[in-house]
Amino acid sequence: MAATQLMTTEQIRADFPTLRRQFNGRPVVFLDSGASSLKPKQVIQAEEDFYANHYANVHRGIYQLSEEATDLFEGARERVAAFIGAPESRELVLTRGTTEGLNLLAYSLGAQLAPGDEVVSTVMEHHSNQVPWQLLGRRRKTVLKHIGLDDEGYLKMEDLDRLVTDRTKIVTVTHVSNVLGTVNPIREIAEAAHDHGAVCIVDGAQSTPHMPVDVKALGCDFFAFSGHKMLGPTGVGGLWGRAELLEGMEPFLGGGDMISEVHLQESKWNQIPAKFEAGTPHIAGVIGLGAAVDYLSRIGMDWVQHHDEQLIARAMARFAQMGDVRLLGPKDPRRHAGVLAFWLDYAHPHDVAQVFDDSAVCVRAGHHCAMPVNERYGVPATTRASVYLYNDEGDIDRMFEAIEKVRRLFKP
Ligand code: 7TS
Repeated sequence: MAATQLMTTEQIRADFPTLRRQFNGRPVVFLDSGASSLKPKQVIQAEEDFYANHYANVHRGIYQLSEEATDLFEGARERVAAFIGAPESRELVLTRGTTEGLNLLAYSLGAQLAPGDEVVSTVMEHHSNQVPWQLLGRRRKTVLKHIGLDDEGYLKMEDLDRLVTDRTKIVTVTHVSNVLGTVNPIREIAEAAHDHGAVCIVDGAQSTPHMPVDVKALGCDFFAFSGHKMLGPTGVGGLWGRAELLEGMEPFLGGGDMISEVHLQESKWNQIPAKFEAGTPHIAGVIGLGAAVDYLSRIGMDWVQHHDEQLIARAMARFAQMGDVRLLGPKDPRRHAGVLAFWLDYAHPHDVAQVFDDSAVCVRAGHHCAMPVNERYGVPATTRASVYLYNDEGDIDRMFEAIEKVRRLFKP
């Protein structure tokens, strides 16, 4: 899709104060947005403005300051809901992030499952879409099955047909892998789930920052994401769910705001989304997340997607010239979003990241909280570079300069 550039990458970069930092006398090259993105000044200012000028708790006060805070908070919910194509903003539960959203589902939706009911996941999930379902299995004796991965990093779709049956109640899958970068065919997966009466949960932690997301077009039932990976603050994110499913679920946490009536022995729950938002929320964080989606919307997610794809393609082309590197994940940059994990036979990823750091290049090294992926591809760890809208070609070139240094130091 053609993407019109409203701002140059240079103008975008000027909005991110962290990019002015230098280490060892060189400007920082931040290639770890897959772990968490940098923040533009607009997000920082939105939080500061709230704390300085509009601060009060939400949904309680009958005074003007609290009404202002509530309007800012609920206004942000509406814009974040629109950003992911949610039909209604009451379908967006504000959470601490993807991990909390997935745990909420494993707990509250999981409470509807019976012993022997099956949950189908994949081998490429982040631990936060593995462990909650393992915990559910301990509580309710449900069975967890996994769709495998082919050698290039795609899901084995024949496993989907084999594993999703009338015993399946939940199919839960990541939209984009945080190690392989694979973009999964969610629509097809959701259809397979629905054909057997199961619901489809999508972990959108790595897709929401990098591509236009429309939960209706994806055809899923739930979609979880994190604010901090998409220019927003830490400790805030969203869980979208179809209203009738959220309405049919037990609450996750009990406390203030999630009830309509409390008696000494029993209570009545509030309407959605409040039913799933116990306690004082991360108000400033939600307002900051609103500013983050405003920023991304102004630039346009088509542009962000195109920009990130070009940087990944540039890095892939450079790696292809090297010959002594193993790249994980799909070769097609259009089915490979945001992250590029690699393995050099002659240097452990921790050594690679250390040498990179000497050159002020920030990457992540390790298992990236997806240990089964490493096991599948027979590597103990990888070095992972991840790109975002504020990276440019110069950043990719700086990374390859640093790789040359690793080669000089470590290659026998
Ligand atoms: N799902 C995926 C696909 C992720 O990449 C992450 C975080 C999560 C869930 C959890 O998100 P959180 O915001 O609740 O922590 N991934 C990474 C990563 O790749 N490096 O650091 C965090």
